[in-house]
Amino acid sequence: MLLTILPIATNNYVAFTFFIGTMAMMAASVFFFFELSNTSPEWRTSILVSGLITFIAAVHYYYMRDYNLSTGESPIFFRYVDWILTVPLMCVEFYLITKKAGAKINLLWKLIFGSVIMLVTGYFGEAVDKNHAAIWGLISGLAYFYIVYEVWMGDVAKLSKGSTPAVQKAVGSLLKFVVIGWAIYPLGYMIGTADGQWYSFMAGWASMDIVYNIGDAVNKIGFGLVIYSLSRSKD
Ligand SMILES: *C/C=C(C)/C=C/C=C(C)/C=C/C1=C(C)CCCC1(C)C
Repeated sequence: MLLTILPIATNNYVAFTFFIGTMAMMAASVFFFFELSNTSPEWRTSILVSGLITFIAAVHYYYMRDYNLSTGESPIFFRYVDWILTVPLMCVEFYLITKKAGAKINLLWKLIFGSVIMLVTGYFGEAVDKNHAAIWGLISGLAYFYIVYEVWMGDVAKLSKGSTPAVQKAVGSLLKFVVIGWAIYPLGYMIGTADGQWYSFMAGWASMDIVYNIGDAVNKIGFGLVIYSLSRSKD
């Protein structure tokens, strides 16, 4: 059965954002895949990876929507399965951009390593050892800062300096996504795990799932579209 017929109550904003998320991820995937054939060869892999990221997310959102609607709970497990697949693919996107400035493959492994530590420790804090969510979140945050460091001041930044204006522009938007776009997630994490932690004042600020869903839309679809527009720019 392709569509489960569980109605979404008009005030159920969490389920609504899962539904909209599913549709948006599906539509974005179709868009990226169809645009492949009129994309110049040097950008084709990037657009393909953008489509893979939104496609993987579409499948997970389809499940998460169903899970949330039938249990009323946060689909923590599916969320992290999605991230453990799509975040390394985002690292591939970052690498493909920096490769145009001469990056070596070990940069990709560094970014993937940082993101796996970030996600595994985040999962522990949310699902396995909730009492110590603050400590797991801190370790996860350090891994996140390591990635930010690489992009802002480390290898990615250094390579970008000596490259063409187009590549510098691409690296500049990549930095914005990692610093601003990715920072949405620790915010959602703190809201969701606030009970009994030093940041307990954040409990009830918003729904963790809505914050995560906004983060995914910005970072998966938004970043994909930025790559797309860069692939069409003439300079
Ligand atoms: C498409 C999905 C993306 C880009 C997911 C990104 C997720 C993060 C940047 C998560 C970061 C976290 C922290 C920095 C600390 C708290 C735990 C996490 C895993 C939510």
